[in-house]
Amino acid sequence: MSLARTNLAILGLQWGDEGKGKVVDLLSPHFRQVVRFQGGNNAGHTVVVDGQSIALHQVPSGALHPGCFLVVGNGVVLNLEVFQQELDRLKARGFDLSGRLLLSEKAHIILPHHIALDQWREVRADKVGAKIGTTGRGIGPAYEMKAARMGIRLGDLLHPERLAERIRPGYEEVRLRLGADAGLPALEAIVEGLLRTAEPFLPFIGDAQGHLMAAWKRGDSILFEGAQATLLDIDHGTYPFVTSSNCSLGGLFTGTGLPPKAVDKILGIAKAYTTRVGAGPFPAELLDATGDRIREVGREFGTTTGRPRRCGWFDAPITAHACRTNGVDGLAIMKLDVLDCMDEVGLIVGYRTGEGTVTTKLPSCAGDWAGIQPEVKRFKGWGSTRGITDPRKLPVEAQAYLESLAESVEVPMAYLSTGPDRAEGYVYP
Ligand code: 2SA
Ligand code: MG
Repeated sequence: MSLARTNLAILGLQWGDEGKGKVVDLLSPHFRQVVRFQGGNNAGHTVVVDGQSIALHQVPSGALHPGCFLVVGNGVVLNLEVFQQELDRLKARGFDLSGRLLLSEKAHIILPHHIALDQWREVRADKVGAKIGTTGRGIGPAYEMKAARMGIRLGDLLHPERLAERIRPGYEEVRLRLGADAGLPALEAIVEGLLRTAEPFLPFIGDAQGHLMAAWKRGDSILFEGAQATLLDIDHGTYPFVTSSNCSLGGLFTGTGLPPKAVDKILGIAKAYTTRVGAGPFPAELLDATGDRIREVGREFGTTTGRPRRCGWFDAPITAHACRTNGVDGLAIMKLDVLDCMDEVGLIVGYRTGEGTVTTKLPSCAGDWAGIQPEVKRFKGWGSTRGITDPRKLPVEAQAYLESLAESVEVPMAYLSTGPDRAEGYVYP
């Protein structure tokens, strides 16, 4: 599968943190437009350049390539304060985005009371054992306000005189829920703070849909950068233990306003093993020394919150579900080297149900995951794959593992990563 010069969507096939940032950064030089279409600063993409890592949350990962124009689509929810911090960090490293950034006037803004509601709800839910384990960044409430038609869009910032009245209904509802002494800032303070933070962004707000439509028509290559992943998709993930956006392919169209025809290929990203942060079903989870070892070697801690990620073997049924949901054309397998030097490596090929049968079908209700046991196929471990850039030079055991993995999800390999650096990987022809 050729990865460059087509309009390409990059999507996570597990529960996030698959290494999408590295792939987007790697491919960006071949693209003119790099687009985010959902999520907000719950996302954390780590990009490593010359041994230095940069964590991005809302800025598209193409930021590090001066030839890329960066678009934040209408499906995104933005925390402008955090966005400013990201821009400052990039600037300090010599990456200037002025003149190559466009923020959709229809993208929504995360406000302080959204963050307060997210955190308040998690504390309450924890008391009854129903905590989602959100990133606490106000993502859910921002999308909730959007659906309840009380959201604030970037375009609203262009009419500061109306802003307080636009924010008031949502703010009052949150105050009713949290109680007067929840410590929420006053509405006036929220409006003032927002206007101050928004000021430097005003020149970047515009018609992202129109911009992308024109780019598509004139044949610019476009890279769409998914955040989170299919198993966290509000419809196709492990509901209710999901995020509040459509992280799978459908979200690309609603989140940009482009039609399906505008996307030529879909590249699915998965790690050679599985991780998830937050609560919810995770049949692959290894609650033993092997899980700890994957976490340590793979440095599996949240980019945004620093939370330790739950770790386990590659789960073929969930990844195959994600491949089907997104119509994935090619598979990028990341962090194979993390599994180096293990005695054996497991691959989950199905789930054993209460009745003792093995299925690859995912339960649709979170509660139904409790009774399933993973069916693990075991592979002999291998030595080192770190930095290998030709799959034929991989240890034979690693080759056998990769072959079975790609077969288990019925998608051909498109990219293999054997280390964090740009140079450590292989693009399949
Ligand atoms: P939220 O905050 O409402 O989106 O949380 C809902 C669920 O979605 C999960 N989620 C994530 N899972 C993995 N990575 C994410 N991004 C950060 C990262 C996470 C971090 O890249 O490392 O730093 O902790 C991400 N964002 C949301 C979340 O864990 C909940 O299960
Ligand atoms: Mg991440």
